[in-house]
Amino acid sequence: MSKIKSEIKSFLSGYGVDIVGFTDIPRGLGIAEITEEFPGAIVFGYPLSGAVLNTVIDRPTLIYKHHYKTVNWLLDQTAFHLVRFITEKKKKAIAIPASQTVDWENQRGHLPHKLLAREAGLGFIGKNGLVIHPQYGARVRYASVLTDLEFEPDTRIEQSCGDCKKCIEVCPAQAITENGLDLKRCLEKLKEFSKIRGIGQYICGVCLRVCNGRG
Ligand code: B12
Ligand code: SF4
Ligand code: SF4
Repeated sequence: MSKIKSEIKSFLSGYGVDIVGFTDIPRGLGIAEITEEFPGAIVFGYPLSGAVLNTVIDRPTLIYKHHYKTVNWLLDQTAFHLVRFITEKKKKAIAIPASQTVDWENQRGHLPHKLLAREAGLGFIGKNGLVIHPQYGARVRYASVLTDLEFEPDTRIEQSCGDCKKCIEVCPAQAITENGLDLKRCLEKLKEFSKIRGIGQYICGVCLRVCNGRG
């Protein structure tokens, strides 16, 4: 592994991060608002608490909502520190928010962490449309830092869900099928959940709870 990759991994491990990968930014990937060129991305994640996810039976719970916000905050803080670490080396870097929608019509963020995480070898895209990490399954949240640091990209994981159907069976919107994910159905359900007192966010978590990535 190159020196810069091991330096970044060791820096991130100081923030409790052990899920990290490196990738090039695929050509044609539009990045909202960001005008400078960044050829590479460092993608990292924190696993979600199993005990919290186990409270999410068929809808989001208040403790899951709090955990979701905490992990987003942690990701953004860690990304902030990583940007400082890189810019102190006289290189460019910018943190992509863990969870910020910038195009409401099309439900898009600045750039899709899922795509970058997959390209960075952190997991494959499962039937639930999420990145499935070999150890933690879908139960991981991600953030990305774009940079002009030079590094070798990591390689994709070639794996699939196989015969597993767990997320198909539990999705409260029947949005997941063997033929793909119907994000419109998912979004409608998340809008409904956001009206539950104290939730106020487009969250669910049911297809995360059941997915440990081992079928
Ligand atoms: C808006 C949003 C939503 C919208 C859906 C938007 C959508 N169309 O994807 C709604 C509100 C419905 C939603 C729901 C959920 N979300 Co959400 N969401 C986001 C957000 C903020 C932006 C996603 C986005 O820009 N999508 C736009 C499309 C283009 O990208 P995509 O589907 O993510 O990526 C695909 C394309 O890029 C395509 N592709 C492949 N090759 C190429 C090549 C090129 C050149 C291009 C252009 C594209 C392309 O494949 C990619 C992978 O499928 C991200 C954070 C982020 N910035 O990434 C979180 C994020 C995707 N959400 C996440 C989660 C966990 C959820 C929920 C479980 C809710 C919850 N937290 O309880 C559900 C799960 C729904 C599901 N089964 O997928 C996680 C996923 C983590 C993981 N393990 O995969 C993310 C990454 C947040 C995070 N920080 O971790 N979400
Ligand atoms: S987030 Fe909920 S509604 Fe959307 S696909 Fe997953 S289980 Fe279904
Ligand atoms: S629950 Fe099973 S089918 Fe669904 S994404 Fe995870 S591994 Fe794939």
